[in-house]
Amino acid sequence: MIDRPDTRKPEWTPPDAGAEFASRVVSGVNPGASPKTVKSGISSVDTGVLVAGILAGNRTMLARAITIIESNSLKHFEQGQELIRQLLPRSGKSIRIGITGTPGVGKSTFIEAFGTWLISKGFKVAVLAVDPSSTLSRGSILGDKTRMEKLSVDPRSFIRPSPSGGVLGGVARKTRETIILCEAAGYDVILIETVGVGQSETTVRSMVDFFLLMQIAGAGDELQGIKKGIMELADLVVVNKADGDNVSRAELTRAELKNALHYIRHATPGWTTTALSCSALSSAGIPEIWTQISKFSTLTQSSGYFEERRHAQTSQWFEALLNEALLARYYSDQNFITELKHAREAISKGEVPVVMAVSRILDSLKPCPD
Ligand SMILES: Nc1nc2c(ncn2[C@@H]2O[C@H](COP(=O)(O)OP(=O)(O)O)[C@@H](O)[C@H]2O)c(=O)[nH]1
Ligand SMILES: [Mg+2]
Repeated sequence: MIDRPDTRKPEWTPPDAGAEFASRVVSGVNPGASPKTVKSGISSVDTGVLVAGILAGNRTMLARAITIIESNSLKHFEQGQELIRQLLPRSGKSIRIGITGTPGVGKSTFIEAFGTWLISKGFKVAVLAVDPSSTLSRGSILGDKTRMEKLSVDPRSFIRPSPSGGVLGGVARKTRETIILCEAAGYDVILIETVGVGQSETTVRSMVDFFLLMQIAGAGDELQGIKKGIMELADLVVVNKADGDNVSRAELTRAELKNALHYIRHATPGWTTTALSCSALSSAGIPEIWTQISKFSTLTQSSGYFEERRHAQTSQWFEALLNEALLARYYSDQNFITELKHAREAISKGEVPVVMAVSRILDSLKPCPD
């Protein structure tokens, strides 16, 4: 049980459930308090005004719309969904690039260099972050504007740090919807930074077209330490910090990684994942990385896999959300909770076989309409 005031699990949570059942417990509202205390902090803006602003590329309107998407209130949920519905037909025209790697490899510094380079080539760049640890750290260590000084002041960029609070699933939903809003606002390259821990790579892989795994020299010594599973998600491996005394070590690591890539399944059918090196500090190697991404885009667009993957991602997301919502509905149903409690007791006493206990619970649910 997570014993933090803001991430408690409700009583109905199954005993062996993970963090997916955590919920934010918001402190109650004192009925006698002044309206100021209950104010959400989001000034209300008409949906039509937001839509027009976003389509015109207005960053303030975009930021406000994202705040609505990130809000947990029902009122904002409805407005957020209406915004998505209206902007969905105007989305999709971008390349979505995920960037992962352990803290310190230089992801944020790379995004600063890569983003400013892309802008110099005429692109508009949005930077988002998926940070599974944001619940615990409260602030975000990703989408780090201090490392993106040039990029963050450029009017052709938009940087949004990870929403804090909530579990990975919730953060991921907000990021998916934020992608839609950014695309409608005309951003053609969406960079999504995530930290290389736990589930987050798989989550980000499921929402991007291209996935870049960042490494540093010396990682070759611990090559076995890089999980094969993560290499299998990547469309490109980049060895960063190839500068100064580090150039030859970086080259060695790159060659080792390239070799290791021969032996694993590649993430995208028809595409060979390779390894490149770069320096986020000097920008050396950045154009070659973009060349690789462009080749990938051309190849997958012409093979049809680009669209196929996006459709599959949307379908998988739908199924996952539906499962989650169905479970949440049952686990909050009083009748179900009571039946579950009885079934658990009966099982622990050995009174009822497991399969029969499950079947009894199903029988006790409201009958399905024919
Ligand atoms: N020498 C060198 N240092 C770098 C490079 N990229 C990042 N760094 C440094 O590595 C540290 C971590 O960078 P950061 O971008 O915050 O890494 P992140 O945690 O992966 O986002 C910082 O001190 C950067 O200045 C690079 O290409 N060369
Ligand atoms: Mg960072």
